[in-house]
Amino acid sequence: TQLEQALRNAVIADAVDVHFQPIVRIHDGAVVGFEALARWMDPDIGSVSPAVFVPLAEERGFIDALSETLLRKAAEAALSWPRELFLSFNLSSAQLMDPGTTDTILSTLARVGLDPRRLELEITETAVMTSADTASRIIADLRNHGVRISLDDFGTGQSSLGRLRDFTFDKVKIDRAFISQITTDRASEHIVKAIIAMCDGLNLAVVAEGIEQKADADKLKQLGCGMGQGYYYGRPVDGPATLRYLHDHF
Ligand code: G
Ligand code: G
Ligand code: MN
Ligand code: NA
Repeated sequence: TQLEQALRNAVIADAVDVHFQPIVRIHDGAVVGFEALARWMDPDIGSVSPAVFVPLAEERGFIDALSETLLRKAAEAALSWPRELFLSFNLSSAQLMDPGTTDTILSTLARVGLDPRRLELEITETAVMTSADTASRIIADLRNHGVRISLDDFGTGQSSLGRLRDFTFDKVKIDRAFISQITTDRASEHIVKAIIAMCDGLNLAVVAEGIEQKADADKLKQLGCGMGQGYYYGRPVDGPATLRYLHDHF
């Protein structure tokens, strides 16, 4: 298709870009890391969402090439940050089914010179479910090299609690579906409270996603949630704007 060809060309031409969204420590608002988010603006087609082009690259078998480019760019940017913040990077489900993923990631980090201990990989429950054996091997190998693993979109997939028992993760990201209603819906508040307590017990770090208002942040602070992310703290912005953001925030 035309979209597929345009995307293939963009990968070759290094034209797919990466933006960064701050992740903060909720109690004082300090920036602790950034999530890398892929962005693609084709001169003819216009801007295409990663929710469209990531699945396309997976289906057409070039997600590894796309992802390697994105990780290289994100890691290079992370090296330019004035502080040793973590870089959080999304991994697609196809990558967790491919045993070559571990080497691709580690060699990209080595080439750029980013310490694997600064990298976190965001994976979803669906991804670890589809190919459990391969996925757990990849996760274990990467963790042995110091890479941390976050369970993304927590609460929206299937058998969430079973995943937490059977796999080794370092962090849970609570899906924004719960956060967006935390000040208006008692059920959402109770669910978030329970997830935080569970993560405390399992020794897992917690990030609340989709914090859009001060009232959400205040509520999460009161609930003892460790980290937060969302438009209230900052939208995803390009590399230069990320440096300016860091200049203006502690
Ligand atoms: O940034 P935005 O809300 O448009 O992202 C839409 C979706 O695309 C999200 O689910 C996000 O996790 C995913 N996504 C963004 N960047 C990447 C990436 O670099 N790799 C993968 N696999 N998914 C990404
Ligand atoms: O699936 P994942 O959690 O990786 O998706 C991240 C997506 O969420 C990004 O595309 C980002 O643009 C979007 N996002 C980040 N913060 C907010 C927010 O506060 N509100 C909403 N609606 N979307 C957000
Ligand atoms: Mn994510
Ligand atoms: Na998420």
